[in-house]
Amino acid sequence: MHRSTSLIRFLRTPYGLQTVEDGLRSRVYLYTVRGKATAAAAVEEPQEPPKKPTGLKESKSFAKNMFRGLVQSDQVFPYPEVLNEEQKETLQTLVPPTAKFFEEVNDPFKNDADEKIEDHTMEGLKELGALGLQIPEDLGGVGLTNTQYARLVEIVGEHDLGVGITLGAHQSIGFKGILLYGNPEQKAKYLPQCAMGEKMAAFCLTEPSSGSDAQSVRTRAVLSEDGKHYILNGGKIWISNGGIAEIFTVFAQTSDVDPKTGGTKDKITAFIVERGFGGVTSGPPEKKMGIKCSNTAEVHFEDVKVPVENVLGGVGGGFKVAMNILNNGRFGMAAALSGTMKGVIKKAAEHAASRVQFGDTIGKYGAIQEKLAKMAMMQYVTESMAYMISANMDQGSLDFEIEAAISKVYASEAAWACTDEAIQILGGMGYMKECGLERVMRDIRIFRIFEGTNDILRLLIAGQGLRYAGQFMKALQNPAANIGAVAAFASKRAKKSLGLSTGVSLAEFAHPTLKQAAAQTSAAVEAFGFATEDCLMKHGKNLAAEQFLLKRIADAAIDVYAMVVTLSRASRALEQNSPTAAYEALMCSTYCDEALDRVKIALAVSPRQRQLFKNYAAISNEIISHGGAQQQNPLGF
Ligand code: MYA
Repeated sequence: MHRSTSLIRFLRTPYGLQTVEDGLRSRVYLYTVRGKATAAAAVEEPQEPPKKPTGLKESKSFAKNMFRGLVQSDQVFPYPEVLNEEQKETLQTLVPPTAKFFEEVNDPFKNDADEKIEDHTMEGLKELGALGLQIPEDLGGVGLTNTQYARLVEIVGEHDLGVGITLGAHQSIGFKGILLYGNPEQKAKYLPQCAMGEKMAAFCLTEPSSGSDAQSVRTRAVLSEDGKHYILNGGKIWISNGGIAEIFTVFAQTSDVDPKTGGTKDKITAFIVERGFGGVTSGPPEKKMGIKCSNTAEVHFEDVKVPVENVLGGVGGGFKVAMNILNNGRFGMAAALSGTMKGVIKKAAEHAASRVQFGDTIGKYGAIQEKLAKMAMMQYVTESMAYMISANMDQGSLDFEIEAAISKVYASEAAWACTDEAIQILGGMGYMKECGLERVMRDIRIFRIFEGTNDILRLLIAGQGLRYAGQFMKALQNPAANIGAVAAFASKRAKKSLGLSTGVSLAEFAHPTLKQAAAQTSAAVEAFGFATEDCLMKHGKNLAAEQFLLKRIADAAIDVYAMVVTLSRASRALEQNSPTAAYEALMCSTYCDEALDRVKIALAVSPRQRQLFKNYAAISNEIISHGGAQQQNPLGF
């Protein structure tokens, strides 16, 4: 009690978070000068159970809470199993024909060469119901859960990502807004047309001057004088399915009365727009590096009369609609790319087992074994993330945006690395068109760019996580209301300064075989929590400008989450005596062992590193101002 009140005195100064840190440092200093024994005793003194800071909403998201150095286990342990018997049965009837269709009907080489999905393939996909997988059955769809959808998407990703994008742009983002935000009339009107692919859908957010900065769209919708329509004008670019869609989810600025000032304020509103409204035109198909058979085109809106009934998610609510559509679809990318990696690994493994060089099959050599092992671990992590997140969503979580962004970043980079290494293993053969890997390499390059570039998503991961943790830190400035939290915080910082563990432990959730992986994951969570706390205290509101730092926080977050999902999944495999349990445990242990080192490196922001950040900025400024590399050729001319 005495400790808490004296700490409160420190906190009741007008200097904000920095003062929290200073106050704690003073306390810690006091403990340390009295000697280690006193210090340890002091921090282990029984405390009131930490109380939730008042007025703050605790999230169930593991990823969000790791930004506070806390383990929120609900969503991640045990590894969720969400399919009931009926759902499993449905899926079991859908998987074989889908796989057969992609093996026997779809021709990815032809689709790629023609830059178009063959007509009979498209018709076959419609017949299979592949265009309305998540539309409820009473509206003509297959009514799949996210987890069931993930399993089918994995098959698509294994065979043809160009087809995957056509299907995904339609249902993962094209009509997803109607599914998530549509009122009953909107759902009844549009979803049956989408379900069988009678009409294709597209998501229209990006514009020439609005890419990553999604709030800066210029397309505008103005309410008509009679209040019955919005008149829509503007242009969108790089729209997947833009040339073939009939139904568009369009994001446009609308003027709304600002309740604070009484004046008007621009806000984004989402609209359902039909090509049939008139004034909607598309450009020719874009020539792309990969996913060539999917259609990408500009879409223009000229004085399009959109009925007011077609506002989606409320006037001014469009930015959140857009973000949540994207959040909702990102696990699908992880699922698709998990399938892609499976296919790629299969090719690499077959080659490693049969190609003889220097008297032995190349798979016997360490140089190849390391590649294959890393590819397998990346695929395992990606798959574990995809199904963890789909399960969380199926369990009703609405708080998964960080996890979803992590899965997209991880999957797209893992798939790239995995395919690159597969080509390396196959050598010259891998480079040949007929092998199919060069197409996959071209196809997956875009996954690091679209649906939020990985750079922007790293800022989103770090930003949303720190925003969440920051609220709780800020609450410490009102210690009288949050006395339990203040005491817990002080104790944690004191323990840290003494090199003691704050008690983060995942041991109770992990299988005993994975004791070491659990300890490593706990250490990673703890180190991560301290680093984010330090960041918040040091940079406070200016954190948004610290992109070098935020990138590293995001890198660490991705690895910590990857450790947790593999730990959870491998523990379940051991628990259930799965036939692959030992293999999964081996991959989990290996992954966690490597990841902890990466996390520590990402989080160690030393003065040397800070100097490096400055160097990066200086070098980059030089090349930008000189329009490229600046130094002279070594020959001098
Ligand atoms: S579509 C184009 C994709 N475009 C993008 O993804 C744009 C990327 N930019 C952004 O996402 C935003 O502009 C960012 C925020 C994130 C940069 N969830 O001040 P803020 C809230 C929930 O940070 P900004 C394509 O590529 C935030 O808390 N909320 O905003 C298709 C705050 O709320 P409040 C969020 O700095 C390709 C408010 O918003 C989120 O302006 C085809 C403002 O935040 C979030 N995520 O920018 C793909 N973010 O005010 C085909 C922010 O309450 C599909 N907020 O505090 C393929 C599918 C796979 C295959 C399937 C096979 C079948």
